[in-house]
Amino acid sequence: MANTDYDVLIVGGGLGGMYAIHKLRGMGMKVRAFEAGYDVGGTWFWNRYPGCRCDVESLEYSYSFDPKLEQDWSWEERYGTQAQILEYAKHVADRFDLRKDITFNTRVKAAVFDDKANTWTLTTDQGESFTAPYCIMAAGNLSTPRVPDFPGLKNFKGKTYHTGLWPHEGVDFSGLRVAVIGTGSSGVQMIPHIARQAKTLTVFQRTANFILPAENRPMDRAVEAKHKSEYRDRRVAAFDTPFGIAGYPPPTKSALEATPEEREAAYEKKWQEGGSISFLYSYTDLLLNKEANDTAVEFVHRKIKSIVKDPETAELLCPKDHPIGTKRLVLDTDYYPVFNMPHVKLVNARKAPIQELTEHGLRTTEAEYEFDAIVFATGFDAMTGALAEIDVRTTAGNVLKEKWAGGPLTYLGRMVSGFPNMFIITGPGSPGVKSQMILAIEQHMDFIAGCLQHMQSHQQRRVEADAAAERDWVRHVNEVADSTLYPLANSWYVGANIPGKPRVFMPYVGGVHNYKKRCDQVAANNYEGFKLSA
Ligand code: N01
Repeated sequence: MANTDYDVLIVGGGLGGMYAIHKLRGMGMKVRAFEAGYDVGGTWFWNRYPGCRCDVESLEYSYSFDPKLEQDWSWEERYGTQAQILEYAKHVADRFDLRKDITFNTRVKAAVFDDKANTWTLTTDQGESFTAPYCIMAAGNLSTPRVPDFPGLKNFKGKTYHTGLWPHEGVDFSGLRVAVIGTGSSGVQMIPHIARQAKTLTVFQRTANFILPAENRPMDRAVEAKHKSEYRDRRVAAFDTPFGIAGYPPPTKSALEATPEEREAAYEKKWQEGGSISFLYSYTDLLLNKEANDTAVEFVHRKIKSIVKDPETAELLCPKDHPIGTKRLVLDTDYYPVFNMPHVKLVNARKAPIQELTEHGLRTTEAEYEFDAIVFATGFDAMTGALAEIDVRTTAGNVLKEKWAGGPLTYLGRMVSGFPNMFIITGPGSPGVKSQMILAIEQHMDFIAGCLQHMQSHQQRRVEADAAAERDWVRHVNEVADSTLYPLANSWYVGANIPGKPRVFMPYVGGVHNYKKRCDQVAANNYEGFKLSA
C-alpha cells in the first residue's frame, strides 16, 4: 500500500531538495524527500576527494532565503572547502529542522504518474511506495559518477576510487604508486594533494583543460563584513548578470579592439586576481568570437609554458582542441607546478588511449603501467544521468527515457510535456549548471512554489508543459548555444564524455538575467506555456 500522506514528493536531499522542503513547508504543504546518502548535502556529501572545493566564491555560494542565516554563517576561505560546505548544509538542516522530512539511505527507483488520479507514485529501493499529487526532481546534475567501461576493470588487484564516491574515512596514498585518470575540475583539484603523498603519480590526460589560478586565501574579515552588509542588494543584482554572480563589472570592449599590450595587461591582471568569471569578463566576445578567444588561449599557453619546466609536458598541458571557457573552466591551486616534481608523470591518453586494466595496473596502446591505486576522475553522466536511473513514466504510456532518447526536452528546464505535475530543479534547458547553483535552486523552486500557489487559488490540480512551448524553448536553447563558441567543445554540456549519449547542448547559456526575465514573464502571464487544469 502506498503512503498517501503527502502533497509533494521530492527526489534528492542535496541543496535543491533541502530548499524545496523548506519552501513548501512554509506554504503549509506536507512533503517527503528521499536521499541516497545518509545525510544532507548532495554533491558535497559524495565528493570528498582531497582538495575538493567550490569554484564559486564562498560569500556567493550560499542560500539567500534567510537574511539571518546569511549573517550568522562565516566562511573560512575565499572558496569553500567541501568539508565546510557540507558543514553549512548540515547547519541549515539543523537550523530549519529539515531532516525530519527526509528519508535517508533510500533511492527512488520508479516514478509513475496516474493520469486519472493526477498523482505520482514513487517506489524506493527499500520496497516502499509513496503517492502525492506532485513530484519534484532535485536529483542533481553531476550526481551519477561514471567509470569508463574499461575491459579488465575487475582484474585489477589494487584499490580503485572515483572522485564522486570518495570513502568517508579518507584515503592515505603515502608510499603508493598512484594513477589518476581524468583532468577535469575533480582531477585538477585532487592531483596536487595526491602528489604530496604518493611515491609516484601518473596522470592520464585525454584532453588538456584550461586551468586558471583560484588565488584562494583565508577569508578577509573586512571583505566578509562589507559583503554581508551589502547582501540584500548583491542577491538582487546577481539576477541581472549572466552567471548569477554580482560584483564583476561587465566588459565593454572586444578583445580585437584592444592592442596586444592592452590585452596582455588585462589578462595578466585577471590571472593575478584569480577566478574564472573575472577572466572571461576581460572582453565582450571571448565566448562569441574564435579570433577573440584565441588571444586568451595564447596567453594561457604562455603561462603554462612559463610554469612547467619540461617543454614536452608543458606542450601537452596546453589545451588546443577547444576555445577557452567552452568547457567548464577549472580553478587550481598548485596544479601546473606539480608536473615539475620528479615523481609525477603526465601521459597522453589521447595519443595512447587506455585499453584495459590489468592485474597490476593498466595498459595503453603504447605501454603497460603498474600501480597500487587507480583514481577515476572521469566525471559524471551529467544533467540527465540521475533521472535516467529512475523509471519515470505515466499510465498514459509516456516514458521519460524514450522521450529523452535523442536528448533532454524541457520547457524552461522546469517541466517535460507529457509528464504532468513533475517539476525539475536546475534541469537541462535551464542555466543551472552555468550559474551560481544555489541562486538557481532558489529561483527555480520559488517559481515552482508560485505555480503551485496559483493553482491552489484557482482550484487546479494538474499542470503540464505545453508541447509547442517546449519545442520553442528547446529551439531557443539551441539557437542561443549555436550563437556562441560553446558547442565547439566536447564537454559534458553536450554529453560527449558518455559514449553513445546523443550530442545535444543541454544547459541554457543565454544567461541568468535573460532566463529570470523570461520566467517572471511566464509567471505574470498566468504560467504561459503551461497547461493548467482542474
Ligand atoms: O569531470 P569532467 P569532473 N580515458 O567530466 C577524462 C563540477 N565540479 O568530475 O575531457 C581517459 O569534467 C575526461 O577526458 P575528456 C564542474 O562543473 C566542480 O572533473 O572527456 N580520460 C576528463 O578529463 C565540473 O565540470 C568542482 O577527453 C577519460 C575527465 O575524465 C564537473 O563537476 C569540482 C576517459 C572527466 O572530467 C565535472 O568535473 C569538481 C577515458 N576513457 C567538479 N573518460 C568545483 O566546484 C573520461 N576521461 C571546483
